[in-house]
Amino acid sequence: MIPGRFITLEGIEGAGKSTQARLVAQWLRSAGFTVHSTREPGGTALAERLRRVVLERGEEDILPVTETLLMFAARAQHVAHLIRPALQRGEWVVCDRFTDATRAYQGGGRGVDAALIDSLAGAVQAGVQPDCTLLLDLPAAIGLARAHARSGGSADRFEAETLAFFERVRESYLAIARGDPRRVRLIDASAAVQTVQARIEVVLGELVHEARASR
Ligand code: Z5A
Repeated sequence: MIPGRFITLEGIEGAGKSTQARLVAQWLRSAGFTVHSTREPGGTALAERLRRVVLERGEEDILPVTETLLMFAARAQHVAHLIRPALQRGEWVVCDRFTDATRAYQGGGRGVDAALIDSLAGAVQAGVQPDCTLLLDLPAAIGLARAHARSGGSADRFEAETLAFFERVRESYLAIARGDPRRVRLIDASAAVQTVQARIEVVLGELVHEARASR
């Protein structure tokens, strides 16, 4: 059996992760793999409820540390009930965002202590790590323009953030990629959908080749 792989997609608002995550899953299925398409925060019934809590614009301010804990609460459910069991069965998991998003948004964007994030990640993931992360990178202004065109003014808590916030998030993502270039593959996401897709398929080809060789 070819061992399953855990692939995550990351990037700022409007980078096109969801579009490319669908294409990645399609590509892998047509290559014959069993694939779970999932997302964070979310992926289980409780985690999807927590997603609504962190995205909605309520009257009470959510503290950065609270936001971090909610992300990891959702992640704990997701890892235990979906991601780990699928990987143990030798299946592939394609996940729209994972812990790099916490490092970039709560760490880089909101200033939450990196040591706290590391410690929560260790406890919640207990050894589950992405094999490959596709970081879709583009200038924050382009990403925000795409996202605003799509949402048409009904912004969630994150979409309502400033350009400076998303620039900090982008810088954090780029720092993560510099620190772990084997896992994190930087993809220029400012091009057309099909061009970005072709760039990603090169990486997927390498990953499948490596998975088959490791049988
Ligand atoms: N968050 C966090 O803070 N901490 C965490 O630990 C986690 C998450 C896990 C929800 O995530 C929020 O949670 C997120 C960070 C935070 N908020 N923000 N920002 P989400 O991933 O669901 O939210 P999102 O970033 O808004 O994702 P999205 O809706 O999937 O947007 P996207 O990744 O950019 O995907 P898209 O829908 O494919 O593309 C957006 C639009 O651009 C859409 O109209 C597309 O048709 C268009 N698009 C896509 N690709 C292209 C190209 N190549 N050219 C032109 N237009 C394009």
